[in-house]
Amino acid sequence: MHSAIYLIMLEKIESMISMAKEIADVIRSYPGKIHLVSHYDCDGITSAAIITKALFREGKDFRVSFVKQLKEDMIKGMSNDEEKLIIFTDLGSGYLDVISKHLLSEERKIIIADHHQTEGDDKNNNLLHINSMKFGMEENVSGAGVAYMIARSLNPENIDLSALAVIGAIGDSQIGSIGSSWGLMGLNKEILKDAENSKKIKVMNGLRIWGRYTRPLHKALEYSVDPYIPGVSESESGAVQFLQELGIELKDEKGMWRTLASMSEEESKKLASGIIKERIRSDEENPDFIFGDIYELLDKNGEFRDANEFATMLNSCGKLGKAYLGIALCINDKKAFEEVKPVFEKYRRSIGKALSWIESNQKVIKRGENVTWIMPGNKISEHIISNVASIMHRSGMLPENKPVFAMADTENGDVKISARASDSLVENGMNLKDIIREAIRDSSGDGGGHAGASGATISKQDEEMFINNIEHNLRRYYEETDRKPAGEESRKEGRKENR
Ligand SMILES: [Mn+2]
Repeated sequence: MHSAIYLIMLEKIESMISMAKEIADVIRSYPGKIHLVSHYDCDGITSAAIITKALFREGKDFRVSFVKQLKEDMIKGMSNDEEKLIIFTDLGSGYLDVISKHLLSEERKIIIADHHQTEGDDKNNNLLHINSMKFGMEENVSGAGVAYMIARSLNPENIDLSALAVIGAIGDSQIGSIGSSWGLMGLNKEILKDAENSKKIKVMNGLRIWGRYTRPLHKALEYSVDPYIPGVSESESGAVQFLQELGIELKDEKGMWRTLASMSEEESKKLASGIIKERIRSDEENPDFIFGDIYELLDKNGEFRDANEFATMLNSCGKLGKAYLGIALCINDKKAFEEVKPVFEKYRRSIGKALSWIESNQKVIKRGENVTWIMPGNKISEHIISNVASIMHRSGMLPENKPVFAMADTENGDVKISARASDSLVENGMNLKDIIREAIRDSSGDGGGHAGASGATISKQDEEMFINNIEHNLRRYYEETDRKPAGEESRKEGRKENR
């Protein structure tokens, strides 16, 4: 028996599939060279890898481009290209008017496969716009998921590309809480079933701690801020001592650091109950909410086996200008696995450096009444400002009851903004995407994302206006919803009142 909600979802998926079939027909019958344009992050890379592999299977001639974001001159420039079929993945929906203006013509067809907010009109026979939101799916669909729908319609063999769509969704932070556990939901979960059926992914339940294959055990615990382990999180010596008390060896017989993935079942249980005990002892909320789905990529090994960590690697490729290397990893190109190691290392180091820079330059953290700003100017790269925002937001160092906005100057004189809000703020109705969109409405800026994680790029001259608008919009939000961003203590009191 399926619930009504499940059946409604299946109906939405059905109508999306019929659109995907229409697009597949266009691709199949197109004889010339195709240009595939995708976003440069993990979701965009997996989207491109899915379409690449599918086009390859159809014997098509094509080339791939990655962009950080679409720009009008870039789109205009494409009107001179030889390709008369252009496919956009994980982007494009926000630029329908610009794309129509410069690229639509009698002899050119445009396919846009996206899951971001739509801006503009898509009514044109030569514009095939497939966006999950159009079919009533606001979340739990990635750009790679939409791309997978097309690939699946092209050829049933492409069911083996479902794992890439799962990785895209994970890279886009679409794993969320389901009751006391964590995992993928909605369409993502349906695609996950394809990945399990095609023996590409194995789902297990385990400790929800990052770095199962890539971090020494004690480091994985030290860096875990969600779930938080009192006395262990953010303390290396605390983590080492904790493991010793549990009788879990830090190194193997060869003297190498052990990882979470190397632990026996018995050790995993010991560790889990140890963590729960610590969380009970210091009155953490939901002390046993430390488990979630773990997705193992069955065609990959070692540090590439955990889907979560693999997604991070793809993001690092994109952000360091090596999105092509990401595609190579997705299609299991042997050389790529060696080539990516220094790239990933460099990425991790640059994030680490950025965080310690903030630690010794605390004045860039500006604690406003309604929002916490992190303003490092040009001291932190635009490419990692969103990572910095996420990590700082989860670190427990900033007030949880206000959103975090991090801003970095970009190479071409703009300002990149990355904002994060906690689950409880989002559950209470805060929507950062809307708040940002409203704040940039009167400027040339460009923004998008989701309720709890959103971003924008604005010109430097609009920076002050943006800050004022955000402060204003949030003040109004708190007034309207009567939810003051009060301190920790009063927040707990508020909760009691609600009971
Ligand atoms: Mn995406």
